[in-house]
Amino acid sequence: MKPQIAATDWQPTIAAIRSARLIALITHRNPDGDGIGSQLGLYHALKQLGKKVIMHNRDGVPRIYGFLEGAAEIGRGNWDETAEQPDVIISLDCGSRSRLGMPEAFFSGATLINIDHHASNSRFGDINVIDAAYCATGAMISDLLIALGITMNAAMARPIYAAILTDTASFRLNSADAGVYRLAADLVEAGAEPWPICMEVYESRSLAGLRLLSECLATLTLRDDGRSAWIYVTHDMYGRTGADVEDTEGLIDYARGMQGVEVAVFIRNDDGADCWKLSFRGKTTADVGSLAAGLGGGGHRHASGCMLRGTLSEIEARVQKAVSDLFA
Ligand SMILES: [Mn+2]
Repeated sequence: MKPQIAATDWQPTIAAIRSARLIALITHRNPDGDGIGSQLGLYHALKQLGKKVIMHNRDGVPRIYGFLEGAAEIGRGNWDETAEQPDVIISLDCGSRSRLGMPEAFFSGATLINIDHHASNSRFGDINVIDAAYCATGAMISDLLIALGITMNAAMARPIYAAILTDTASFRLNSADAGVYRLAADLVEAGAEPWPICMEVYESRSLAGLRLLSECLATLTLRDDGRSAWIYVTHDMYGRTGADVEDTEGLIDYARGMQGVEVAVFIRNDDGADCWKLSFRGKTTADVGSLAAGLGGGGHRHASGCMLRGTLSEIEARVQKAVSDLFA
């Protein structure tokens, strides 16, 4: 296999891995396919090296990634402060330390390695490998495995394939260049089966999830002369449909998918009535990464998000102004 980016300097990361006693792999809150896939791909590689490795996500693993080998090993919820303390922590696909959702005690005394492809990454690690030229953090893990001299097996290839599949929106984004397709081919040769993985990730919506989709689409409004599309999910919709936050994955793509829409905005209730998670998607020229950064969040040029507190009408007014400024 050829690396995606041969110039990436993995040596500080490799030195820390080689001397580590206990390595902890973590990713961001509300983890996605790239976070989970990177975590599991690296987990199987480090186990093969004979390393002692744990995984912990504050929010666990979304159901659609539960089929991946090792997913059940990922710890969830609050960190047990009496547990053995890792001496090396590897943060994957996470742009800021606070988004990991882990307590200070978890980090104490450990070397923190920050591997990510978000341009907005705050470089919070002791070792930072940050490169927005990668389509996914999973592609960075593939390069790290090459640098470590590890041969990709199926247990590593499947989660890394899932990471790249989901972060390139099924190889549809511009980030899916020829090198990414070559990597996908290598992963398939190593044992990642495209259709079974696709079925688990994209073809396993629950009835409750589809009912939530129906309610969510009913909230669609067009603003900015049809250039922005807005959709919502509120707590009462979960109550009526039986769906949960995991069922909101991908809903925003329906809003972006409309002809003439440049920016899609998805607003959903988070924990607490006055807490809102906002997601943004851009279609062509609009830079929603800067939009989210201006609202205290972050992300990529075409996909980003932030958290805001307040009443829904306050949030809407603030975000509407920021979105309209994109078109000014
Ligand atoms: Mn990612």
